[in-house]
Amino acid sequence: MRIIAHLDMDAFFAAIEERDNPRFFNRAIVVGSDPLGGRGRGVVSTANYKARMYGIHSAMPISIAWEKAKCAPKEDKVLFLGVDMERYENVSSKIRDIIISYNFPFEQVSIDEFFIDCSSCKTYILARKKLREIQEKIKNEEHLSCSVGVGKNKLIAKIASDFKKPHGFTLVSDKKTNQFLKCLAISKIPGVGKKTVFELNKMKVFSISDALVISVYEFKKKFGKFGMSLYEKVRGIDNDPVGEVINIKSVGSQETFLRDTIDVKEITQTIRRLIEDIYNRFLENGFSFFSRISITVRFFDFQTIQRSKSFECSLSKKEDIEFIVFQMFFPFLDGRENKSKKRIRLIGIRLEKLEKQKRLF
Ligand code: TTP
Ligand code: MG
Repeated sequence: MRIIAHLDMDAFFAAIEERDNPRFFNRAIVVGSDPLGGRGRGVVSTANYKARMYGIHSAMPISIAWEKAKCAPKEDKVLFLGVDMERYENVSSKIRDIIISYNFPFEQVSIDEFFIDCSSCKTYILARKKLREIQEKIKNEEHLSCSVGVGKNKLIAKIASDFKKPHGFTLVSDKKTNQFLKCLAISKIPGVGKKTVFELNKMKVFSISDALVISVYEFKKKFGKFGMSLYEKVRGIDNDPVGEVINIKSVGSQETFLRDTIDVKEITQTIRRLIEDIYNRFLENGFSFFSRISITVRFFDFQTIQRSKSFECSLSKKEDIEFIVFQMFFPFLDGRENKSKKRIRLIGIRLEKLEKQKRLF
C-alpha cells in the first residue's frame, strides 16, 4: 500500500515576513511588486490569510490589490512588501533539511511544497504520527506553519493538503477516497484551471461526482491527452511515483515594464539586467551548473507564455545563459511567436536544475 503526503507551507512568503519582523505580527500582508500608490504594474506573489479577507490573492495585479486594501480600517492598514527571494529560498532549504532528517523518499515540487513517500510506515496511523511530528518540528524550529494532506497517491495527497488551511492535517484513507472526492468542486483537481472549468461546466460538470458520468471517449475528444488523465483523476487514479529530485533549486527573476513595450532595445537591456542578477545569485548560493532555462513572457492582455529548454550536459557560463535566453526570447520580438506584435508587459527568466559540483558521470 502506498501512503503519500503532500506538505505545503501556509502563505509562505508572507509568513516569513511576519515571522522575521515582529512589528508585522498579526497584520494583513501582501508580498509582491511595488504598488506605487496604486499605479504599480506588477503582481501579488502572495497575501497572508488576513489580507486574503479583503479578496487579495496570488497573481492578482498589484494595482487591484491596492484598491482592495482600501477596505481595511485606517488603524490596521494592509502592508505591501517587496519580494526577497533569496531569503525565502534559504528558508525553503531549512524546511527541506527537516524533511530529509526523517529519511523518507521525497520530492520538492516548488519553493514551498513537498511530496513525501511514507509507504514504509505501512499504516496510516504511523504515517500520521511521523507527519504530525514533521509539521510540529517545522512550527517549533522555523516558526512557520504548513498544511499536510495524506492519501493513497500524489493526487489525493495534494487535494487533501489544500482541504484545510492553514495548519491543517487531512488524511484520506484508501476506503474514504471516493467519498472525499465526490463532494469537491471539479476545480479542486490539480491542473484544472479556469478554461477547463469553463469547458466542463458546458458539459454540465461542476463537481467531481458530475464528471464520473463522462466517458473516456468524451474526455479525450474534448481535451485530447489531458482528457485521458482527467478521466483517471476524477476517479482518484494517479500512479506517478514520488521522484527523488535532488537538483530542485532554481534561481529566477522577473520584471514588469513601466509601460507595455515591444521596443527591442528596452527589452534586451532588461534581459541583460535580469541575467546579471540571476547569475550573481546563482554564484552566491554556491552553484556551478544548471541544466534548464525557463522564460516567461506576459503580453499586455495578460496572455502568459512559458518556454523551457533542457540540456543533457550541464552549463555554467553567463555567456551560455545570454546566448540561450536571447534565442528563446527573439521569436517573441520578431513575430515568429508574436505575429500581431503585441506589446509585452512582463518578462521572466529562471535557471533550473542547479548543481553545486561537477557531475562525475
Ligand atoms: P502557494 O503555496 O501557492 O501559496 P502560499 O504558500 O502563499 O499560500 P497557501 O497557504 O495557499 O499555500 O505558493 C507558494 C509561494 O510561491 C507563495 O508564498 C508566493 C509564491 N507564488 C508566487 O510568487 N506567485 C504565484 O502566483 C503563486 C501562486 C505563488
Ligand atoms: Mg503554500
